[in-house]
Amino acid sequence: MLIKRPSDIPASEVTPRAVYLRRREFLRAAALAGVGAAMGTGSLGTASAARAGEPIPNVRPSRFSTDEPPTDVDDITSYNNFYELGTDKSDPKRNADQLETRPWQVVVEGECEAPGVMGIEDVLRDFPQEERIYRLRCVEAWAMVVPWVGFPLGDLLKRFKPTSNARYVAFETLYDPTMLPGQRRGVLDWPYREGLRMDEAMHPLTILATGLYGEILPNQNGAPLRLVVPWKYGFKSIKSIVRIRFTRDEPPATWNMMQPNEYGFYANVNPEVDHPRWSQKSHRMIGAGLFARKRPTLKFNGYGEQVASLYAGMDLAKFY
Ligand SMILES: Nc1nc2c(c(=O)[nH]1)N[C@H]1C(S)=C(S)[C@@H](COP(=O)(O)O)O[C@H]1N2
Ligand SMILES: [Mo]
Repeated sequence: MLIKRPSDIPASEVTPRAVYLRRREFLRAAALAGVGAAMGTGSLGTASAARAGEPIPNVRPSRFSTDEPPTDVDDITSYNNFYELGTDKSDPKRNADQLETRPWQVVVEGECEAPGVMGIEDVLRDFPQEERIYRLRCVEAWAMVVPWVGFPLGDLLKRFKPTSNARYVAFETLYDPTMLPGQRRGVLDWPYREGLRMDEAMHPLTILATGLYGEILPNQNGAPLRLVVPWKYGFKSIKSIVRIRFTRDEPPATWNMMQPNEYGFYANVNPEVDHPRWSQKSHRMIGAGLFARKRPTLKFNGYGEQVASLYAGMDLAKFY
């Protein structure tokens, strides 16, 4: 399915890089011609050298992408929330080089038959990488459109054989104050933690991102592996993941622990439920300029058709 953009968004409002547009034309043409598999795998060189900015080979377009124009790459990589790299929007880019993302391992454990460890190079090699263009809607009432590269989280989870006791999935960011200067201060209860219900984690729209704009993820955007859940507020999309745990009970989540009346466990984008300090009915697009008209926020960020059934019978004002 193609997720439509609201019809009032002029395509000229956000200007993606010319290079990127050419790449997309190429991806489209390759998909139509069915030549994706023949494109060769050599361009990453020795996989262990992959760093931010290097191209990810064989990225396939996804039918789940929105057709909204992507936000400029400079905005996506310079206006960030990543408290481990500082609390100002400009801090993560400035401090990005302090985070070393190779080697990198993710531990998968808890209620599963085959707990284990996966290196990032294996993740890039074993799971076919797709481009997923999704809106990222922050609870602070701004949004951007990001051409992520990634793959369904469920594909990775299945490999570790979760048992019937696995009702939730918990995630943790790296804890290492030598590489993450923000962790030298107690602004959050480190490590950053998030969680999903099992059905949310297995939903085909939920991805682990390894890149953006066709290239290895910049550190400030959560390299080398970050969660992206397009129908939830941005804070659910935890960055720089080192641990995934299947649990019986709802796991602790960083912002929910900090301010439970402001940030719920579910955090579904919902214009009908305001944050106690600001409205969630609309948002501004990053990069559109200060005087651009605000956009109406859509329930589930526009993905209601795909995900509303997960919450059938739940009072979303109570489970916000
Ligand atoms: N580990 C970690 N993950 C995080 C955050 C953070 O501070 N630390 N901020 C969250 C918030 S509030 C948002 S809006 C998104 C921002 O992602 P972006 O910087 O790639 O746009 O990351 C989320 N993931
Ligand atoms: Mo956010």
